[in-house]
Amino acid sequence: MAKKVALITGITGQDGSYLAEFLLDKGYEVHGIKRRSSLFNTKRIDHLYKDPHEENVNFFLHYGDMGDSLNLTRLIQKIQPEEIYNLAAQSHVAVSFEEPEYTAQVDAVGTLRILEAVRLLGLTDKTKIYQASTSELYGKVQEVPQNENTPFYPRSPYAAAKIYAYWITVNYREAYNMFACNGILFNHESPRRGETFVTRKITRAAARIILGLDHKLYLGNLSAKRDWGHAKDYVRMMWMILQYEKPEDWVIATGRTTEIREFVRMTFERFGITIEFEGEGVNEKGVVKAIDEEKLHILLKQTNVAHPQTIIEHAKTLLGRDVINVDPKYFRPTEVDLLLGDPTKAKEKLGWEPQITLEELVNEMVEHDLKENYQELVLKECGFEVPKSCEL
Ligand code: NDP
Ligand code: GDR
Repeated sequence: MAKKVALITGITGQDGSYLAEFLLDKGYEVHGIKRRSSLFNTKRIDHLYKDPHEENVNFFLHYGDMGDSLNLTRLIQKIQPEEIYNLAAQSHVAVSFEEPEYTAQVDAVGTLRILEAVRLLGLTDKTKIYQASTSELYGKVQEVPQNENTPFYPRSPYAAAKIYAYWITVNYREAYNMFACNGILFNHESPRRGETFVTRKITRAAARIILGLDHKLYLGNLSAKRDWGHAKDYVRMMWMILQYEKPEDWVIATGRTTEIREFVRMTFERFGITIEFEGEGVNEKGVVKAIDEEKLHILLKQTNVAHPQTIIEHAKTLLGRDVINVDPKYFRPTEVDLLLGDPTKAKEKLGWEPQITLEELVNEMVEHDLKENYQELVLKECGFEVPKSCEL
């Protein structure tokens, strides 16, 4: 039987990398669009690469950009995909306030470019399209929990761009009978999450503070609540949406919401460190109240840290110190306070349920970030200088 062919935009991102793995496992031929960058930008998918001169290569990358219609149209014509997963986006909500026009070009008009290319190329009967819609569409709280019928109220240039993408996908489905679907995905995270999103920022910083590589973590709004799932569960659902008998729109969520403060506490607790929050507003601080040395020791051994006792001695110096501070530069001009999804439709019609709990997600991220940052500590101990990232 001929292999199914899929095209993923945003293949170098968190979701793109998991989706590529998932589709390759299912026997697909996977094509991905990557941007030209002055540095390597394929870290999340390098393990999937095979020398194109070898036999049975199922994984192909093409240069492209969501701002370039000609490029997208040429690639779709060449690849003739049965499924397109449109994941490429300027996906950072806070950055969208800094780059609103670019965000609209990529996230809103970029989606139109894909839909229109499929239409112009006469592929409407052949190619199914998945559009990466988002719980950010709900924005200002209208109704809790949020489902497929909850009204939208976008609260950022990102969400405003994504609402256009949502409706143009619905419109092309209705106008041209295309198999085009929106997955309204609530936040999903993993060890591959970008370092400037709040969960990864927290797990990474916690590891670095405990290893003695950083002193503090600065955050913005600690009271926001998010419905966090694991990216692996969510990419499976993207595929299921395109296998359903007809094109529809779907809410994908866990049905559990958690405050940023609580995510901080859960993360540090995994290291055996109890954090309590004190003070209010910009003066709020997260203070280390207790250390469970045995718990930290077990984690460090599991992660193959060579001298756990040295790290534990350093961790003990954190007692009574405030390791979390608020920096108003991370506040957003308009915020989304509460997201809690109702995935009943996905459960009932597609049989989808998330398999990875928030606790398991935190564990996986903590272990990953501990390992990754421990490497930096080892390099430093060997006398190598490791410059700090200026990105966070
Ligand atoms: P990431 O930010 O990790 O990945 C975004 C991808 O888009 C990267 O591959 C990036 O390339 C690419 N990209 C950005 N701009 C362009 C452009 N101009 N042309 C081509 N490619 C571009 O996002 P996620 O994987 O987390 O999310 C995937 C999609 O799902 C996004 O559309 C996001 O908005 C949406 N979404 C995400 C949710 C989440 O919680 N993760 C929830 C709901 C929706 P590069 O690697 O070069 O930067
Ligand atoms: P979000 O994710 O905006 O929900 O968008 P993010 O992790 O950036 O923020 C979640 C919440 O945490 C608060 N917050 C901070 N956020 C960041 N990034 N950095 C901080 O220091 C910080 N402190 C507090 C934020 O204010 C917010 O309330 C993500 C993206 O993946 C989108 O692409 C996707 O559409 C939505 O999830 C669903």
